[in-house]
Amino acid sequence: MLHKTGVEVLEGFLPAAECDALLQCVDQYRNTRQLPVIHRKQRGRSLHYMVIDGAAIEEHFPQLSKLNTDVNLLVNRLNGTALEPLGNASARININITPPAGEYRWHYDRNRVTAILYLNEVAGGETEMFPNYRIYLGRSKHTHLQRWLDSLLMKKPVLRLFGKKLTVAPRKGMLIVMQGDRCLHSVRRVEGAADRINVIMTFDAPGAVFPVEKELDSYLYSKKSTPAFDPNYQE
Ligand SMILES: O=C(O)CCC(=O)C(=O)O
Ligand SMILES: [Fe+2]
Repeated sequence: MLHKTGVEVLEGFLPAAECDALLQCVDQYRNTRQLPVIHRKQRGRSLHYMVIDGAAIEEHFPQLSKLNTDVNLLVNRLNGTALEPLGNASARININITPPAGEYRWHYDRNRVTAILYLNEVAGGETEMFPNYRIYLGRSKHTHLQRWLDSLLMKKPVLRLFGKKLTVAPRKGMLIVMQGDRCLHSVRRVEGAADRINVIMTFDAPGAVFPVEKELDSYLYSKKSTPAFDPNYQE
């Protein structure tokens, strides 16, 4: 059960041929437009990637809607309760494209469960996770105290003492299902010359709302200057 493990790894969830077909569609999509590179530098691991957000996916990748439904069913089975894709169309499904030397900062997701489907294999670019590693205030998650606890748990000595790191190298067709809001995670730097490409699907209880949403979306999806605080310290 997901509650116990915090993270489940399913090898070969999507057949290689289907991954390749999706990669081809991503290539085609990129042929006609330049995706902005989002680069928020910070000490340690930065946010440095490109993203096709849910609104664009709805329009240009209709085939992902069935995949999303299939993953939703699996997520519900693993989670033991019925969750739904996020109401926020931009955030519910993303294609993350991490270029060579790109990476993704340490964070918690805003939502209960996140599924990561790797479409290809690259050198580096491992997802690093600390499952069930959070002092989670639940109803008081939108507070300074929560943010303080999160930053405390991110300190190296605390991590070394209490964290149990799980490192997963991208494998074509592999699916990770994690408790996104309880698992500290990030992506290591991509080595070599190829982009790392995966699909991120987010789930939560029906009707879940997220107060930090506006700031977070502009932080993750747009090139506008970063809001004064860091909304990626989610809930
Ligand atoms: O690409 C990954 O492995 C993780 C990305 C991630 O954590 C996110 O998009 O929230
Ligand atoms: Fe994440």
